[in-house]
Amino acid sequence: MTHALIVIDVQNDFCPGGALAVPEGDVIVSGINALMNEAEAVILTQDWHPGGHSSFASSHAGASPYEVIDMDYGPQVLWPDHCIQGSDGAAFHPDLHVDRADMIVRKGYRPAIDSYSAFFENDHTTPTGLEGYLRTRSIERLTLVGLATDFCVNFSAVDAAKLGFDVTVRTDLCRAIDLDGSLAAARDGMAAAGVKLG
Ligand code: VGL
Ligand code: ZN
Repeated sequence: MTHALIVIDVQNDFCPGGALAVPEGDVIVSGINALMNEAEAVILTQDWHPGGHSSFASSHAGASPYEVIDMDYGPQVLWPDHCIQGSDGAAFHPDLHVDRADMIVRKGYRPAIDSYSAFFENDHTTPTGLEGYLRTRSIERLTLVGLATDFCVNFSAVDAAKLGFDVTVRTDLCRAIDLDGSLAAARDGMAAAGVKLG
């Protein structure tokens, strides 16, 4: 079974000093680089928002970061402005072995919808194209690592399992935002979807 490593959003804005810093987001980089040697394919995802994106609190009058609002596709957490296309914050962590990537999937580029998952936008129906890429390369087994455990890693892992891939999340090579119990909920949701938590 062909095995791919999918590295989720290891970008400056999710690391200490970034706009949406995940605690210890940078400590996983060397372990992720080492794991690239064990995979037959390496895929990176990159959160890639236009300025004024609808997931930014600054785009909604009177709203504050980390508030939840109702969008037409469901509830949406509002974030500080982050990962703006072409900015230093959107760049990969400088130590990540980006040259090893076979494929880089950008997501969150449509102004009116967020995209946590590497497979579908937050409406759970608009595809990113990653499923087709994996299937045409006969990749069936996925290991996921990166940021953040409870948002983009979680949504990607659950979607991958629902699509029938054999999915392991290496939680030692992930770090979480943990908003109001979101990490515990994500672990439960991933386990219920059949994701192996390594
Ligand atoms: C993410 C919040 C907003 C993530 C991306 O990579 O987990 N979280 N955008
Ligand atoms: Zn984002």
